[in-house]
Amino acid sequence: MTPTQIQQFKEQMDAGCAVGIFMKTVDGAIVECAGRSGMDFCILDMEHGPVSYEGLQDLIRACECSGALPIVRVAGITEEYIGKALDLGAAGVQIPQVNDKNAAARAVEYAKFYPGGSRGVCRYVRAAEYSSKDRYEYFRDANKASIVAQVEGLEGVRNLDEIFAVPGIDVVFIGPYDLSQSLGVTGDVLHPKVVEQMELIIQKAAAAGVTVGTFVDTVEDGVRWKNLGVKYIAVSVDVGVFYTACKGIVTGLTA
Ligand code: 3PY
Ligand code: MG
Repeated sequence: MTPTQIQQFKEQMDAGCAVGIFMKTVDGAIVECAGRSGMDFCILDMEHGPVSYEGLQDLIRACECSGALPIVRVAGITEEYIGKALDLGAAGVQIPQVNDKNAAARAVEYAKFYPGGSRGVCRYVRAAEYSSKDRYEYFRDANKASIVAQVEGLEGVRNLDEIFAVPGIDVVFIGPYDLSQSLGVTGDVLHPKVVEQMELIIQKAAAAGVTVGTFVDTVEDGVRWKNLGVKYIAVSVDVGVFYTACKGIVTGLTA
């Protein structure tokens, strides 16, 4: 993905809302379907999905050829996870469990080259077009990759102001499922306690001028959060969408 496409993506969020989906698949065809449908981004899931780094590079290619921005959700806040995803050409990294400013700062540190951070330097990687891209252009462009910080626990909510203040975070993403667990209502993402915390995050983010994202199970829930100002919305998961479609077929023909 070019810096221009990343810039357009950011402008699209500012102007309205970017729509995407989580991907557990290891098959690029499924990712291409999402891209061809007009999805703005796919979150390639290395936290809860089975894909290897070898498979990940093909999923990133599938995003690129179908027009969806490849965002990789890494398995944790480590230099290895973040650096490898970006080296393979991710246009952004999504970081689970950002609970305080130190976690947010580490994510930025590992995702950006100097002066923004201290990401491990190699230009013989896919993101640098295997050394064919001008090296200085590569290091400059690479620092434009998006950083999405997941706030998904009460600790993160308590530390919102300090997380918001860390330079380099592009989107604060509310993870409703982990948030529901930290509120003692595991899985009940529409529980008033969860909704209350989500609304609080959205209000605080608006006051701080921070872009917010979230996950929803349904389009209907997505519309509700969009109307409240959420600008990066991941609707469901590839396997969930496929399951629902299959269930509809079976129900329709056996009822
Ligand atoms: C969560 O809800 O906890 C997520 O990480 C995104 O679905
Ligand atoms: Mg989560």
